[in-house]
Amino acid sequence: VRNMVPNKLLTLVFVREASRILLGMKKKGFGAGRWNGFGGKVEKGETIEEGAKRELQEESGLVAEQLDEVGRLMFEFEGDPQLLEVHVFSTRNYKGTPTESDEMRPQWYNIDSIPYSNMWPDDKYWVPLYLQDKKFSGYFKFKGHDDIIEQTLKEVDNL
Ligand code: 6OG
Repeated sequence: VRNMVPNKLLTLVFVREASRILLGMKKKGFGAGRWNGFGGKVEKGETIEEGAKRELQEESGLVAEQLDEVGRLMFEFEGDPQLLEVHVFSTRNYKGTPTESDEMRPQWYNIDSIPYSNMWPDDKYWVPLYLQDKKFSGYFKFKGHDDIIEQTLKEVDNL
């Protein structure tokens, strides 16, 4: 039955420097009020990576020279047949200066002080893997937007 609903394809990009990452405060829409990477829906006619670059630029003003895919996450919300398939990317190689957009207010965070309590609740599980340069694959089922009722997470060699 689940297979009858196509997954919704989304991207999520973190800009990484040696000791800090760039997060954005989502100002409106899905996940508003939480810090997150930059991203959104993949549009018709673009690859997932192109979608990731476009959303990063639209939301942060930064142009990624290279994106590395670091993880894949599936999200399910109780009562909603739609599965979200989020492709997580990282860039250390970009141009521009972080600039606030309609959607996001960018801010650098030291990797030792990631604001997990003001992020999606799944992030505290997989962001540490990302920060250790591990690739990962995960599934999280939510009840509402605050409670995880099922989850799996593993490190993978290839995505
Ligand atoms: P728009 O609908 O604004 O894109 N996203 C999530 N990110 C995290 N860390 N945890 C979740 O747990 C998420 N669900 C969605 C994907 C939504 C943006 O939010 C991300 C997109 O970057 C449920 O276009």
